[in-house]
Amino acid sequence: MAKKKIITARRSILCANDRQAAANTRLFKKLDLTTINVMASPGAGKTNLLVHLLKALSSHGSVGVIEGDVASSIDAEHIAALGYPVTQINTDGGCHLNASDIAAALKELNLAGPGFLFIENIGNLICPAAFDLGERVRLVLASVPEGDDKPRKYPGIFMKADVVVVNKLDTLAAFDFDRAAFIAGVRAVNPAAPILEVSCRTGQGLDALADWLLALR
Ligand SMILES: Nc1nc2c(ncn2[C@@H]2O[C@H](COP(=O)(O)OP(=O)(O)OP(=O)(O)O)[C@@H](O)[C@H]2O)c(=O)[nH]1
Ligand SMILES: [Mg+2]
Ligand SMILES: [Zn+2]
Repeated sequence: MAKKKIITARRSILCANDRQAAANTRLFKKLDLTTINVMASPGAGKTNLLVHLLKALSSHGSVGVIEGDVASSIDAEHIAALGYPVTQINTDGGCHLNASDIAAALKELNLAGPGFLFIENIGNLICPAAFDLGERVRLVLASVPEGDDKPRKYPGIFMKADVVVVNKLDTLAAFDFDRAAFIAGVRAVNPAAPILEVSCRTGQGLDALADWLLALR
């Protein structure tokens, strides 16, 4: 009985989130912002990737960032120092962003399109996948040092990805990362999402990712 109550409560939290996510989608459309929810484990290179993409896409329209972190404003300060609009959300221990966090941050950010809005989700391969933010693109970022087995161990997030990006290709020589095994792991749960390999260190593959995003507009 107690178990049933917990499940019901969780369902209604997700329903409320879905309603707010749908409202966010309408607002993103009205503002002409293509919104990308970047999800990855801590340290996979989300902020480094955003810096490259902001630079590549800023000549094609407006760009901005919503930074999610459990604590600190390190990433937001880094992005602001480069001159891009950014709003920080601190979840105070919370392990994912939800749609109402995004609605509040969007008001503060005051960004109008046409352009791109990036959301750096909390570093976590589990529950960010369960909370729709109203985004157009779910970008799941993995990296070579994390190992090629991540799609098999965290299938939920890879299943929902619209694009999978593998970062830190420059470190391949130092790790036992089997690229074919990684791709097979993604394909086991997600037959269609493009899988792009990049290095934020060398710049490899980043133009292809920027072109893929531009093609969505
Ligand atoms: N060698 C190498 N290091 C990288 C690459 N991309 C990022 N890094 C390093 O990885 C570390 C984490 O990068 P961040 O961009 O801060 O990662 P993040 O996912 O934003 O981390 P959190 O916000 O803390 O979850 C930093 O030391 C980066 O310099 C890459 O392509 N190659
Ligand atoms: Mg970061
Ligand atoms: Zn969570």
